[in-house]
Amino acid sequence: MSSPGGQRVRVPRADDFGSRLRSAALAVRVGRLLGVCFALAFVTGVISHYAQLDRPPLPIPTSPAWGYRVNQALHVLSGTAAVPLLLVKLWTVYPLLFTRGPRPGLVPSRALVRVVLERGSIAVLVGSALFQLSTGLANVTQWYPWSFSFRGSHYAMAWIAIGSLLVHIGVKLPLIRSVLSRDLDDTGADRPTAVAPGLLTRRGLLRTTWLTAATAAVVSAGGTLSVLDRFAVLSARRSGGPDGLPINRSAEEADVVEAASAGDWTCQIWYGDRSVDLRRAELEQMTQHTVTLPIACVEGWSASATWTGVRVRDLVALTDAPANAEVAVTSLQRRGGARASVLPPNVTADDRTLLALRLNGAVLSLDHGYPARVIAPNRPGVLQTKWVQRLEVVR
Ligand SMILES: Nc1nc2c(c(=O)[nH]1)N[C@H]1C(S)=C(S)[C@@H](COP(=O)(O)O)O[C@H]1N2
Ligand SMILES: [Mo]
Repeated sequence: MSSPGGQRVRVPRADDFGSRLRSAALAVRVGRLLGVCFALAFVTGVISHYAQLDRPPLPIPTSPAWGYRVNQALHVLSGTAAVPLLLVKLWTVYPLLFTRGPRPGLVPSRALVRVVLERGSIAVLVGSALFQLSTGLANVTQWYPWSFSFRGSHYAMAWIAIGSLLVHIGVKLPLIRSVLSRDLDDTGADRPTAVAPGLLTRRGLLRTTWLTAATAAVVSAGGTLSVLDRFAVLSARRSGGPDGLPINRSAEEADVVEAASAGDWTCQIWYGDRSVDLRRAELEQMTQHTVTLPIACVEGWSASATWTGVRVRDLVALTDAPANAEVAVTSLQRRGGARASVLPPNVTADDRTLLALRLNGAVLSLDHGYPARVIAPNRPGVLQTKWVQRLEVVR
């Protein structure tokens, strides 16, 4: 290769990277915590995906009411903490990208298979990990610079990431064992040319890494714990929404201002060909119930609030439908992913599942779903449909 200046530019060799910090001793130790973060993000991510199914094969219990809130906070926290860990880990192993593999034919084929597995799984792992962390972070900040479905692709890629991680750990297990049985400063497993002192000591780099990961965790926990709220610099929705609760999508963004403020709004309840129409004033005359339940957005922010309104099962009962019915909820919103949801039978039957008319004592604001919205226990925020138009018993 030639550079514009006419000098020869050559591909670097592993030997060019002489810092003692670029060592297996660090890669394994950082990798261990990274692995924990990935495992946690994977498990909570699968749970979150399942919680968003319209018809989960096994119903998700409605208690504890804060279950999804904790799940999602852990998901975003482990993913955010993984970002600095992954960057440090990639930096420590970067020189290995330039090591030459064995040439086919010159080595026994088992060794070749091993190299292909090792390098292949690393390529897939690095690619999928970068994809997961960047799309996840973008989603937390509500920035969608892509046209594919976030949920579908993030979910599919999670399996690829976790699969290649397992292969990677399997291939590296002998190295991991040997490194962890030695002292951090032991050079026995180092590349022979990696002898130059780095800017930091190995211990110093490890401490800095843990501190950075902890900072990332605090920043993301700020989206859930109000005491850490002011650190939630990544979260797109912080405190300060109307009625002391953040707003996800405003009435204007959802293009429902006109329909939601129309005086002749009614909530329609359907069961087969039977239907009941109720104005807001009529809903207010029914027995009101007050519950304290969180909104827990899939993007990781959450906040608890006190909701007052009519039990969904009381509304369903007006049509003589059974109390444990599956209910499809439709909103006034015409476009957008979160405009409809389905209440599974156990959610409809729960005493705390309300068609809420008030929030923290005041009439719901337009942005929080006036004239009426759904609030139910242990549910992803995206299913807490605002600006409800119709409840339909589907079965
Ligand atoms: N009709 C409708 N309902 C909706 C949404 C929406 O975009 N449209 N967003 C959902 C999402 S993603 C969340 S997290 C909650 C947020 O409720 P809040 O804005 O009142 O805090 O509302 C849910 N209900
Ligand atoms: Mo959300």
